[in-house]
Amino acid sequence: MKHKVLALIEESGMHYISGQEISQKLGISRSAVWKHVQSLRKEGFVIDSVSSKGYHLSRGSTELNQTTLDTVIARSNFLNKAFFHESVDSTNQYAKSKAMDFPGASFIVVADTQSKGRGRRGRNWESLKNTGLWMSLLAKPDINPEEAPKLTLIAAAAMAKAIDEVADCNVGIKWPNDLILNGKKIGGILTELSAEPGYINYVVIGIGINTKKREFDSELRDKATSLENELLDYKMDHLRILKVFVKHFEMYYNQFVKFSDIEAVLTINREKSVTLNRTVCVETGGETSIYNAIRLDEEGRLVVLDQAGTEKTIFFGEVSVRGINGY
Ligand code: BTX
Repeated sequence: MKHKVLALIEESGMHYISGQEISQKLGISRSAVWKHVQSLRKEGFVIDSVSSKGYHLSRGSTELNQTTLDTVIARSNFLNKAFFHESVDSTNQYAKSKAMDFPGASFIVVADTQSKGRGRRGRNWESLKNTGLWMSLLAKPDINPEEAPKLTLIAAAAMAKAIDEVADCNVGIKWPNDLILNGKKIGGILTELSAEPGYINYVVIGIGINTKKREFDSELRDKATSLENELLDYKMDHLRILKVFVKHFEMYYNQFVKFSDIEAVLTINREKSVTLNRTVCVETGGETSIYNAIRLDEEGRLVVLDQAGTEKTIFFGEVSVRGINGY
């Protein structure tokens, strides 16, 4: 309830909101509102109160923690639960372990560090403490399992747009799941599915974004970077990135799940693509072939041309696509 009180005070922006209005909107007593405000103040939120006007947030928290994560959820029409942890093995793994405990719920998991962060095909994802935003969304969309890879494109579009807005930059998307800034990887997406034929039990969309200024070790130095490494004016603000991401994600997600419409998502993926009009290496079953990437089709699959000029469609998950020079 505390985060709902905070969300209402935050939403009123420059204006004051009365204790009466909060108590009516949330169905709690005015003294309960006052107790929640006191508790938020103890957590560092600076909330002014003026007797004839009510409450106003003069300084919110920029820190991502359980309380601020709960306020993100309070505004969401898609997520109903949030888990914040200092440390987990993998946020994807944690989300999966909770999938059956909350039937019907969609939720978000965020951690400061992951001891076993994972990329695709069992690869490692380095997730040191306070160096990035490590998070997973768990959803139970009523769609055909074959459609699930489109959720990766939705997450990529939503996160690329969120970072552009918050950090004032231009993030690229390497089909289907990497986020690129100035030619290096700032983030990746790992979508995992639990399904039966024709039915999705749940899907977990894990996203890792390197934010903090840092040195990468020799294995990653040439291909990885972070927002602070690339953008001199940017100061890590996980909470803002997350808020804007959730806003975009749920808009695209609802459009997709309710109306099978991913047009806007495809447009962003095409405009931001660092894969199209490039020579790419496609690895299938241990074999690597070289193609020219020419377009994303209406399903979001990659269409390439082989050396003989024949078109071939690359399906999600089947392959690993690498640019010929680096990432
Ligand atoms: P991927 O398989 O496309 O990329 C993995 C590869 O990226 C690694 O083999 C390594 O070369 C490189 N890499 C490892 N760590 C980093 C890093 N911090 N920054 C840039 N490059 C790196 C991409 O898989 C999907 C990654 C998803 C990660 C999120 S974090 C939250 C969630 N939980 C979890 O365990 N995974 C996801």
